[in-house]
Amino acid sequence: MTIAQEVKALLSKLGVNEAAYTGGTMPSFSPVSGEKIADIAVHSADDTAKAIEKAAGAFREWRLVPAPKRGELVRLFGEELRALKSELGRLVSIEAGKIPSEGLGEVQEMIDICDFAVGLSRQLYGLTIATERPGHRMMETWHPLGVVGVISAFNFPVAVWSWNTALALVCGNAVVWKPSEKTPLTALACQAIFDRAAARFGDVPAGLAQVLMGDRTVGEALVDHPKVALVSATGSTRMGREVGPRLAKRFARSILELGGNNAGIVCPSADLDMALRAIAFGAMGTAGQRCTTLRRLFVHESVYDTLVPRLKKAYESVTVGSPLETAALVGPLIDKAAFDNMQNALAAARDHGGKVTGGARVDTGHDKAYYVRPALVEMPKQDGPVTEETFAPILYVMKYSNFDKAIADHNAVGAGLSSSIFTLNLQEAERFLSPDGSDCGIANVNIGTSGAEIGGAFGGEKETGGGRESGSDAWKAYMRRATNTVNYSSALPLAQGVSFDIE
Ligand code: UN1
Repeated sequence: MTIAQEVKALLSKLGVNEAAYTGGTMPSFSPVSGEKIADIAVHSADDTAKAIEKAAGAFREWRLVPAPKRGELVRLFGEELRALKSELGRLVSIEAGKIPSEGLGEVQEMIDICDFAVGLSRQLYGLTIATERPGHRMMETWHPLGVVGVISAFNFPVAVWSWNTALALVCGNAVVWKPSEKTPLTALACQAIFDRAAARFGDVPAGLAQVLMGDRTVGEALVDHPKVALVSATGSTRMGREVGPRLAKRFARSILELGGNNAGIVCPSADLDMALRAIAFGAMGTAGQRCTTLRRLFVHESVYDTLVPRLKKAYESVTVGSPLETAALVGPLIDKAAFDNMQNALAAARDHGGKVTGGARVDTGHDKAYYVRPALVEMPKQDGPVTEETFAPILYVMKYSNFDKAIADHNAVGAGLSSSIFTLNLQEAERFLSPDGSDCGIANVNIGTSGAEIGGAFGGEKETGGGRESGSDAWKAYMRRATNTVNYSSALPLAQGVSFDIE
C-alpha cells in the first residue's frame, strides 16, 4: 500500500469526507517520502468571515449551557479520541513525520487535556473578597469570552489545538481553527472526531468548533475580525511579531507561544547517565522540531570530557529513518526549507569556530524527503547561530567553568521557553529555579527541556510571547472576569471614606 492509499484508508476510518482533501487547490505532502498525499479544498477570507459569524452565533447559545454540561461534550470528545488513538497517531506520523510513539504520544496529550478540561468544567472558581463596606459582598465571576481563534504549527499538529479547544469549550467559547498548511489532514481528522462527539452530545450549536483551510489569508482574516475575542497562536517569533501587534491594535486578547532556544546546564555533580538520556531525547527527539527542543548545552569543564564524547557516540549511533517502516528514533525534517535552514546554520556555526558532528543528509531513496543525522556542534562560545532558534536537530555544546556565567549565558538569548539543569547539588538546583536563575516559562531539574505534561501551564517569556496554554490556571485567559459588589444593606457607604450626601 502506498502512503497515499494508507492516508485514504485512515481518513475514511476517521470519518473525513473525501471532498475535503481531493481536488482542492492546496497540495499536501508527507515528509516521510516527500510524496503528495492530498489536494486540500481551501477557504477564502470571505469564508473565514462567514465561519466567524456562525461561531459567534454558536457562542451566544453555548455560553448559557452550564459549564459541567459543556464538560460532557469534551468528555465525549476524549472518548472518541481514545477509540481512534492509533489511527490519528498514525496520521500524525504520516503528516508530521513523527516516530510511532511520538505520534501516539501526541494523541495521548489530547486525551489528557480532555480529562483535565472535564474536571475543570466543575472548577471555574471565582474568589470572594473581603469588602471594606458593611452590608456588602464582593466577588469575582468568570464568564465565557467569545470566539477563540487558534493558529497552530505543523510540529504539534493536533495537541496544541486540543489544549486550546478543550479549555475554550468548557469555558463556554466557540473555536475557529487555522491549522498549519503543512498538516491539514490531521486537522480534518480532528474536526471529524469532534463532530462525532458533537453528534453524540446532541444539541451542539452549529459552528461551535470549526476548522478552516488555507494560507495566511485565512490567518489574517481570523486575526483582524472584530468578533474574534482571543487568538491563540503557536509558531515562529516572526509570525508572532505580525500577529501580536495586529491583535493589540484592536485590543483583542492573544496567547502567543512562539520560538524557543532552550538550554540545559550540566553541573559537576550531575548524574551523567541520566543527563545523557535526557539530552538525547530533548535534542534529537522529534528530529529537533519541538518548540521545547534542547538547542544549547552548557557543560561544566570537570565533566565535559566524560559527557561530550558519550554524547557524540549517541549522535553517531542514533537511528534515522522512516517512522512508518523502521524502528528509527529520528524521522524526517518537515521539508526542504527546514533542511536548508539547518545546513545554513551549520555553515554559520563552522564560521564561528564550531566543530560539527553529524548534520549530513541521509539517503532513504526518496529524493523529496529530507532526513538528516542530528548534529552536535562544539562551540568555543555562544555567538552566531547559537543565539537563534533553528528548527532542526542541532545541539550547540559549550564548556563552562563559572556557574553564574553559565546562568547569564543561558538567559542571554531572545527566547525564553524551556530550560533544565542537571545537578545533585541543592544550591545549584534551587538557584536555577530562583528569581535570578532561569528566565524561562519552564524550568526543570534533572529532566530535559521537552515533553512537558499538560497539567502545568505551558509557554514562555520574552520572544516566546508570554502566553500560557494547557494546565494550571491557563483557563483564565479564555474567560472574562467580572468583579461584582453587592450591597445588601439599606445604606450606601462609599469606599475610601468618600462622602457625597445630597439632600
Ligand atoms: C510545541 O512544540 O509546540 O513539552 C509543543 C513538549 C510537548 C509540547 C510541545 N508536550 O515538548
